[in-house]
Amino acid sequence: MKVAVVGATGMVGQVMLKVLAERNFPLTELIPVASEKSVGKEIEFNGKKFKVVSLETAVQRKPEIALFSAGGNTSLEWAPKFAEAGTTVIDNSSAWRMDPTKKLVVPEINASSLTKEDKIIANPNCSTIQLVLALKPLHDKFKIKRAIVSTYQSITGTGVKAVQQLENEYKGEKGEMAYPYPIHKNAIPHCDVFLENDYTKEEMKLTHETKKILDDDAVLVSATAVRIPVVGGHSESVNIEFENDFDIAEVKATLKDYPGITLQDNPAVNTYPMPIYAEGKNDVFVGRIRKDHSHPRAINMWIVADNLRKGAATNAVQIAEYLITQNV
Ligand code: 11C
Repeated sequence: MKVAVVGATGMVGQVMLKVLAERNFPLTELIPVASEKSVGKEIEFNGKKFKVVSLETAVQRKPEIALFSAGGNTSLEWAPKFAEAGTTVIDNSSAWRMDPTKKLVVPEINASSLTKEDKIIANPNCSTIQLVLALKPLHDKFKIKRAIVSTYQSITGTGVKAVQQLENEYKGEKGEMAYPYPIHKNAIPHCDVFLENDYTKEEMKLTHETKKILDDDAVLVSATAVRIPVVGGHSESVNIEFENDFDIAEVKATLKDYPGITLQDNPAVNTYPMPIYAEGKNDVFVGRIRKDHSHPRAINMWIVADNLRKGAATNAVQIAEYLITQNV
């Protein structure tokens, strides 16, 4: 399997390479792709060195799979060119997610919808992936009417410039700002750009992408996305209202049994998910599951995942694994 990683020197691209290596992905040739200034540089993968190439060169080499994480504009321009050359593109940008002709895939939920005709497959937004993975088994069992989500998002979701901003502020040094305000000792209720409805794009991604992945427009999702000075993962406080009656023990058992979810829920010994624990792991961690005492058919819970792993690289690699194992 010849695999191109587009955006190989970026934050998500680097994790994609790590995840491919860790999972012994059946790779015969790696084609690392990056912007012109990185072309010719060498990167190491599984003890071997590979030269970074341009997008033009990568298309000509006709990889079977291309994992894209190089921004929406690159995806819009180049994913169709790779697809034309016979490559299946798994795209981590927001470029194709809401295109009705493209599938938006979280493998545990809807990989079975993929066919050989799907040459551009969209990888959802990081905060959506961890939310929807926990919602799916509950929706199947108790039917979700409405979910209210507040996120506490890692600065790694913004990229290397944000990590640098926090480091500078921590050391008391001046430098380039990724955010309009200091992030050290702060919480900024602003992820991605503001839209005309006064929600941010990140908040509306949580709404629209969740409906598409659950394949149910009736599920209502309302979100507030907040950036906090944390690396290692995004956290989400979620209030879920069900259509049907439920038993809280059954809710916990349902989540525990679902692939990709690890239950961390034992208040008696202070066990609950935290980014410090989720960092570097591929699962979505769920805890603090409890009845909403203010509503007869609602619960509260807390979801944490490494946004660069299950929220991006791991999910993309899992899609690629599905294509190979199921011969799609
Ligand atoms: C964040 N969720 O943490 C974003 C990063 O649409 O894939 C990923 C943006 C996206 O700010």
